Amino acid sequence: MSAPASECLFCKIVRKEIPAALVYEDDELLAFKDIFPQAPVHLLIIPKAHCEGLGDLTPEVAALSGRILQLSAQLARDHGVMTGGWRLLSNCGPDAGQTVFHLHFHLLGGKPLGGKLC
Ligand code: IU
Repeated sequence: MSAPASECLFCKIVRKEIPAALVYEDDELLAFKDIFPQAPVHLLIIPKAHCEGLGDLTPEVAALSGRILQLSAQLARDHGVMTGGWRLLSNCGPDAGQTVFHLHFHLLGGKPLGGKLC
């Protein structure tokens, strides 16, 4: 069960009610540094509109998927990991380790990330 948008941590970041190290913002998308980075580059890309995750896509958020992919490549380039390699992933539900129930994509890079999926 996810928090309502009013209580959602990432909605609070979108509304600037709690701080985050923003690296990108436009009307629809936000990207910021993960507070507990797992790699030298660890960014989170989120739609501003609330939805729980990939299993809960609203038409509005689904329409942003191409923009999210484009932004991930732009950020990988801007943060210097395009050449070395990087990973984009979204944890979906408890077994995947999702802890914040507002759709987000982890962009990881800057070190060898390992080849295993689990
Ligand atoms: P997850 O896929 O739901 O586990 O990812 C949530 C991420 O949000 C996780 O990597 C946290 O470190 C990160 N995060 C954050 O960046 N800022 C916060 O205030 C909190 C979590 I709480």
